[in-house]
Amino acid sequence: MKKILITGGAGFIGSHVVRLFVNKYSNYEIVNLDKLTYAGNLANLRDIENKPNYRFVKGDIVDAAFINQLFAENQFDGVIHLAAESHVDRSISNPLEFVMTNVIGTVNLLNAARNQWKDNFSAHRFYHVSTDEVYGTLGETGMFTETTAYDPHSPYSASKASSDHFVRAYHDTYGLNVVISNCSNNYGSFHFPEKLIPLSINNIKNNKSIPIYGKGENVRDWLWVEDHARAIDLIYHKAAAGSTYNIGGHNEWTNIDLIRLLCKIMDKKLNRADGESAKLITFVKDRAGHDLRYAIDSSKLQKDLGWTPSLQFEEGLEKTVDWYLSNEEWLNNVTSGDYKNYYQAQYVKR
Ligand code: NAD
Ligand code: TDX
Repeated sequence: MKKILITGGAGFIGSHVVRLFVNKYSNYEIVNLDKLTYAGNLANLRDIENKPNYRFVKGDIVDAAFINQLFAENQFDGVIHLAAESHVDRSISNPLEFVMTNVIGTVNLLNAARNQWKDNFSAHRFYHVSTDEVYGTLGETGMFTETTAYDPHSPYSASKASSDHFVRAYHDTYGLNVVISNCSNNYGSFHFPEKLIPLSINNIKNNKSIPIYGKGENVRDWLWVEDHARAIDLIYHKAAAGSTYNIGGHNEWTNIDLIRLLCKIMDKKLNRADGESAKLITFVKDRAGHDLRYAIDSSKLQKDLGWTPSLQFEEGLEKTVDWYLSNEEWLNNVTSGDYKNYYQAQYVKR
């Protein structure tokens, strides 16, 4: 029985990774460590929470004593690290929180892993899940490759870039068996409705305005979250120590085109007249430091490990809308309480 620590497993992507590993590998014990911040939700894992090879531990990666104790009590074979503060807008209002979780939290995990695995690094893997935002922004052409220089612009991407550097430094300095992947924007079920797609679905459903930053011309490369989870599985098991992989959907959309497509789908699903939902589109003040365009060249992953995205965006977006419309209780729960304060501060009082 192998024991794998997955951090941030109660979040959006983490819950899909935990589900994939628990269902696919009955010979692995999956330990999900999560602080359950506003973004972490055990309801994301209801379908697997009683499986014999799954265990949840509530805890904070910033707490070094706690992390060291967790490692002392468990012989982990590997770590897949997803826990992070992940929302760019929140990083603009509170950068320090991002330094604490994304940088200090990652270094705490690296230290614990280094200490526990020092006699046999090659048999233990530390997988750090990162983002394409570390590369900064593209103009109208080109794509990020694994060798693109880091150039982060937001406190979020700066904190993720810093954590990536620490992970590589622990490989180069101490010989820790690390891998890193940098992925583009994910979408799908269990996505917290502070992010563009689920926020817009929720607002359209409730006939509230859809806030588009600037002119909606910024471009993102969208990937179905389950395709990201499959890539993580492949990279965790097959990538060479010290290697990096970019993961992306070859699926670029300007925000405004994406939202227009979403409005069309929502009109159909909610039996509204064609064009009804699009009337909710509202252009609002731009995000500070807003990166113009992200696009990922994932040919290394496709060539080395045979990964390809499985879903066309139109199909994935429709599936996502169906999920949100049939999971009203989940959506109502995560948008009650503190979400209202966040929304007020981010969109209403500006
Ligand atoms: P998320 O915000 O949905 O989930 C983050 C999870 O981490 C939550 O469950 C939260 O409770 C937990 N967490 C936060 N601080 C913690 C702490 N101090 N200790 C323990 N747990 C803590 O994020 P996500 O969108 O699922 O992103 C997961 C990872 O993937 C992040 O590292 C993010 O940078 C990266 N990533 C995200 C995307 C995307 O499009 N969402 C794209 C590329 C990379
Ligand atoms: O209300 C909004 N209006 C709007 O126009 C929001 C929330 C976003 N946007 C724009 C900003 C971006 O150009 O939509 C685009 C997508 O925004 P987000 O959903 O906030 O994602 P992004 O900032 O691109 O970052 C995401 O992808 C990379 C994740 O949140 C990160 O965790 C990941 O690393």
